[in-house]
Amino acid sequence: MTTRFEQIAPLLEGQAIEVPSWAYGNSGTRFKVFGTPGTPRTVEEKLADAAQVHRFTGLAPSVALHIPWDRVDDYDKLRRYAEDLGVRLGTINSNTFQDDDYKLGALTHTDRRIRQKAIEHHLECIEIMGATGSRDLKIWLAEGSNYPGQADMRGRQDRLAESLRTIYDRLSGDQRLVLEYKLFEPAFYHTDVPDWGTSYVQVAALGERAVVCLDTGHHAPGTNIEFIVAQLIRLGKLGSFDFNSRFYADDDLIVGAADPFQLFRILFECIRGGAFGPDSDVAYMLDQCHNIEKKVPGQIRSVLNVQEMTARALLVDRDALTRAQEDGDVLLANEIFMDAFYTDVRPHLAAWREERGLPADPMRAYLASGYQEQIEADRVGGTQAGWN
Ligand code: LRH
Ligand code: MN
Ligand code: MN
Repeated sequence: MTTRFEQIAPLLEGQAIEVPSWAYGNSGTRFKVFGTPGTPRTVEEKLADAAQVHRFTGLAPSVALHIPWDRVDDYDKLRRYAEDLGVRLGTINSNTFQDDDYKLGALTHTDRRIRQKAIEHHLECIEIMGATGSRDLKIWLAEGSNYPGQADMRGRQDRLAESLRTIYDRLSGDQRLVLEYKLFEPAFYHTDVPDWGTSYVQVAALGERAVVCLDTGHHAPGTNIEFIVAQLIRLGKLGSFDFNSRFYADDDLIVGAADPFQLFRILFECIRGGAFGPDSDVAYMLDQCHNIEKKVPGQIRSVLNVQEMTARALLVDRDALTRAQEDGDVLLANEIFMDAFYTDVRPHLAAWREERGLPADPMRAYLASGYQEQIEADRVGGTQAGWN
């Protein structure tokens, strides 16, 4: 085991998991939002908290922003502010789900004026990306209908394609459009981008720089998500992940908490498909909220969970697995896979961190640092973050 860990250790170098600015704000359910002491009041404070996650883990060098939640006057200044803290500004997430105009749709709306307003919001996001140095524009659409007959589902696909085309044509350099799908919610009868197939069809029509975002919480229970991962990688269209955990629906709990085995299986397919490591374009992000737990420790636990399952997935002896698969040795193949999953890599990762000047136990180191007490004392009246 030690030898195998040593073999895979170099592959863990440079692993990056983007954290979402909204994870540091207060969030909750429709029943109650519990305020957490020390919650950031500004975007700058969210960045400062995110920088702590990176400081103690070395795993989270960039922060995703959500517009308008993180709207500021000067994005150049925000970029420099982040860099001074040791992090970068990452993916820009658009938001067309909190405006009365969008009650019946945004990019799909029948009213040209409303569609145009939603398109312009995305063009503003692209402009922001220029200033923040972000590569990805991530689009999730809260669009659909609640009742059969309410909407012309096919007409909405056509309008969506047209709106996305206008947005896509505005991208420049290495910028990408990343289209996220979600099975249901807030629309319950039909959703305009409900699954990877629809997202794929839409981005394939746009061109090379349009790709799919897979949010792990956006599938029906029991869905084989790693199969979708494998398929999107095959098609060259896996753009990014929004990692989180779910027990029921879009719970947005800590990644790897509900089903670490699923996270392992997903990461295995990424590694198998060449979507992991310095040559991969796939962006690994968290999309989570911390309703009852403290937010910075919640994010630290999350990125560590991803690192841990990555190490375990790297431990799969792929040559032996291929041989067993080709020999039709069902039980041996399964055993090889499970051996890696059941390997406790935590002591090895602790030593690996220490060798790199990081704390062996990032969680304990953060809790001992005094940062949490400081923000709880300093910040009063935190902003409400958007919910997922
Ligand atoms: C939608 C979603 C999407 C949003 C985020 C706040 O459920 O996953 O990624 O941008 O939540
Ligand atoms: Mn998401
Ligand atoms: Mn979600």
